[in-house]
Amino acid sequence: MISKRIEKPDARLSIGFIYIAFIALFLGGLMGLLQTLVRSGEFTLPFGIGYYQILTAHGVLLGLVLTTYFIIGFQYTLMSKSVGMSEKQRKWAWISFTMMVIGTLMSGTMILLGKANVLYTFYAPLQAHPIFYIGLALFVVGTWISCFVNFSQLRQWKKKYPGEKSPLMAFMVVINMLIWLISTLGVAATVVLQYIPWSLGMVEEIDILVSRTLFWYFGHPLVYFWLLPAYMAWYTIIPKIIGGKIFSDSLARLAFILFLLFSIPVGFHHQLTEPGIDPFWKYIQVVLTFMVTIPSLITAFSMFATFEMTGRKKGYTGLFRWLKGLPWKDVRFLAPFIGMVAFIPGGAGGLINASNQLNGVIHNTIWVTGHFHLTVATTVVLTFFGISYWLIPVLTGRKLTKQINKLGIIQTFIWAVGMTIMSGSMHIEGLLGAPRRSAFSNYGGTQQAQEWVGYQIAQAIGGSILFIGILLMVYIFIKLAFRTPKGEEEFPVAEYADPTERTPKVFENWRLWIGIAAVLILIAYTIPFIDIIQNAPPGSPGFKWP
Ligand code: HAS
Ligand code: CU
Repeated sequence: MISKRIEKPDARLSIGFIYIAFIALFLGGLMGLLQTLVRSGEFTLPFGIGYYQILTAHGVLLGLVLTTYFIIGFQYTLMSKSVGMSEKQRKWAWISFTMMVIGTLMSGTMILLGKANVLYTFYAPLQAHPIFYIGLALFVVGTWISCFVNFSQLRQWKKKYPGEKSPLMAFMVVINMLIWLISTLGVAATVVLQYIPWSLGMVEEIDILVSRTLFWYFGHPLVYFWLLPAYMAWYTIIPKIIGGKIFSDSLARLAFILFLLFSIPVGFHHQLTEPGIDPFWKYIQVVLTFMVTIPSLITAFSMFATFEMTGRKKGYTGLFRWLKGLPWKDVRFLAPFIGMVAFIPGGAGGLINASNQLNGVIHNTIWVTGHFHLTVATTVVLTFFGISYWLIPVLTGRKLTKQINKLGIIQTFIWAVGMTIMSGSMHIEGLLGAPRRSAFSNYGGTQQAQEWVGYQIAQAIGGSILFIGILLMVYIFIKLAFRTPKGEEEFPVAEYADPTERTPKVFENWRLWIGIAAVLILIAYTIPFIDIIQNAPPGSPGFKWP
């Protein structure tokens, strides 16, 4: 049922998304380098460029543009591969792409002009130019079209093969797009109902707590929207690359369903220090946060199982000797594997963040920045790089050469070293109380700030190493997209270890899962949200960075 290759028009669509992702990688990476240099205290930005301007560009380009474009492009290939795409669907996918690009250009231009120095979370009362918010809204609506295209792709397949289990890849894509659709309703609501009228001057004041709550209703599921495509590759592609099989179809689907249920009603774990939210509801959402770690633990278990089964099948025995059976010299495996390893401390850090008392220690410190550079910037991004080594050749009809494979391995090591230095020193500096989201300051030469400087220099060193990694990755991308020899590269799709495995039918009962997800969201948010609105303090006028 799985077609051998990606049709040309489908390939063109996906590569369109991926081009933008890599442009964002280059520009966003450059901004990141500049930030670590400024924060080292040894460098001042030229031409009157502001620190918060480049910080916003960095967060938006890498956290929103790189991720979303790569994910949607990658997911389209998974859908084409597993369930196919019709003419009409492709047309809508291009409309989605176009709207996203127009939105991105609008918001991006405002950031470059220094008219939207509001960081990627655009917290009120910081105010941006209305075009920034309108671009954002257009971008989000553009992504919604892609959601519906993916849904209709699976529906069409189901009609053709009634009663059959949907392909795992398509199942996973649909779950991720459901998470995205449900969660972006929150960010769309705050942007359209609050930020746009406020920035246009139609209303004087904004309710800050409402805007933040709606933002985090979206902001947490956003991190799983980043993570799940990496998990798609771990479950369905990595086993093939290592010469193994998928450990369990049911367990993979169960993990994804749990993400649909638990990734949304947990936004308060970003607002634990917010005084306007009743502690009882924070407690409920923290319990749900710990629930959402379970599918990641299931994933860790499945990965170990796949690795061990594969190693043993190749004849390696012992408690850990089977690790030798893994293809360490294949960058398509190595890069995602290092990503997985990073998620062990990254996930552990998440559990610390979610614990109320410990959150009081780390909140608003640069520890949090360290946390998300392990999770999204290592686990997710290294997996996306790992995918790129085979996906880009598949889409452009070229080969992954030995030379590029070797460069890729070097790239992976550079990333691992740079990130260990940068993220490690961010974690420690955060524990020493250093704030996040702040330009360099010696805080009047206070004793405590003196302790931070060494770590900031370490971050600049780590950041510079990472920038070399980015340059190398962009070079590899250009080679794979335009230069390596023509040929047919493999699209690796794994088979099941047990083809007779019976996946429970209830896993495809979409009404049931969407229904439970909705009930959990209503339980977690209704009463506290009414509370927030009824007891709202006076709203705030806007503030702008000069
Ligand atoms: Fe987080 C803040 C809690 C996961 C991203 N997080 C952030 C922010 C970002 C982010 C961007 O509760 C900052 C937002 C901002 O700007 O303010 N996070 C968690 C928890 C998890 C978690 C409980 N985060 C992620 C992921 C992200 C991400 C994933 C991006 C992709 N996070 C928080 C909290 C805050 C927060 C608070 C707010 C902090 C504050 O006060 O501001 C969990 O999902 C983690 C579960 C993960 C595990 C690990 C499983 C391990 C696996 C690897 C297996 C390895 C193998 C390799 C198989 C339990 C799957 C084999 C290895 C060998 C050695 C052989
Ligand atoms: Cu979160």
